[in-house]
Amino acid sequence: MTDNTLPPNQQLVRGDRWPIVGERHPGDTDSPWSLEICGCVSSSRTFSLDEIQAMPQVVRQIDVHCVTRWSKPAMSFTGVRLLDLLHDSGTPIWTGEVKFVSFVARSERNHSTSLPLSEVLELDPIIALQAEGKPLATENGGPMRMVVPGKYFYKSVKWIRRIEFLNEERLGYWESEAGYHNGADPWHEERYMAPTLTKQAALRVIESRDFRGQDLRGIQASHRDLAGLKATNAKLRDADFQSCNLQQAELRNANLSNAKLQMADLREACLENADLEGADLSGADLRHCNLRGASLFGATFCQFGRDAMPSLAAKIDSATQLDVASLDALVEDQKAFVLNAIESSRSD
Ligand SMILES: Nc1nc2c(c(=O)[nH]1)N[C@H]1C(S)=C(S)[C@@H](COP(=O)(O)O)O[C@H]1N2
Ligand SMILES: [Mo]
Repeated sequence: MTDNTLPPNQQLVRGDRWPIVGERHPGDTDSPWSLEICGCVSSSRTFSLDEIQAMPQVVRQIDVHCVTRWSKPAMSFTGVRLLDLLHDSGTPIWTGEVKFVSFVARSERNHSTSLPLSEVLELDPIIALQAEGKPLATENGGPMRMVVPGKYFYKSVKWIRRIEFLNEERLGYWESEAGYHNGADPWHEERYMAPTLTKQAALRVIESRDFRGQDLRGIQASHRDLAGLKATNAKLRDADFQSCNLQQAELRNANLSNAKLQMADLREACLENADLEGADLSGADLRHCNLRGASLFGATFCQFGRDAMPSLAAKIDSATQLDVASLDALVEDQKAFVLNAIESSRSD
């Protein structure tokens, strides 16, 4: 698969990297692993990890698309077809009224997500035990995780412990807590729910220049003068700050995942430990800006024109503070651009 068959606004992850997103550890690692099938089913059943490992395995090439804009095409997953587990001698085990399927993780927050039954049948998910021929690493959902093809990866629960059949919708963690789109179709960029903020409420908070700790995801603030903005710990996923004046803004720990920051003036702004996954910083002015500890998976600093020449490039100088190690989270050409910008600012 080449770049132009990626879903819109996704980037190829570099080499054999596999970023870790969301929870990093399962909960309760002491009791043995098992998978419970329950809810509206003819009879509940529980499979031990051993039983699942002993079932017929399939190997599938599945394209992974994370909502924070990295993609890892054609990953090889080995595991058991969920649909095999859900049939008893060819008969479905769920009852007639079932409309949704909920997937629950063994993790601290009982992390979950859900899908309509019709999509489960169509997408044919697998309970993966291996990736690229090796047992799944714990942080990637080992010993067993869901892999749902054709959806952003937040529909694929790590450390799957329970699959529940429901006759009503039950939103999952990202869908209810983080405002991720319940559809999750990468080809239609179903990333986020529409922002909950009214236009008037947005205007009021923009005028106050105090965003601290508030949930303002998707806020439309492009071209605003927000110099000195106070936004520590603010939830600003998917916010639009294109061409904003954000000089000296305090954005420490802010969640700016997928935010639009093209051409923003971030001189002397503090983005320490901010979440900038999938954020677009092309053409932004980052001189004297502090990006220490920021998470940069899928972030963009430079747009390249047709001839692969930088067309909209972030301004970086020797006073831009960032950890070179965090640049490993960037795709190849973005990392090269930033390293080069740091390098040339030093020699000036
Ligand atoms: N239990 C659990 N499963 C989860 C998550 C999580 O936080 N907890 N995050 C989801 C998200 S948003 C993504 S993109 C993928 C990331 O999987 P990875 O860390 O193996 O790349 O797992 C999904 N499944
Ligand atoms: Mo994700």
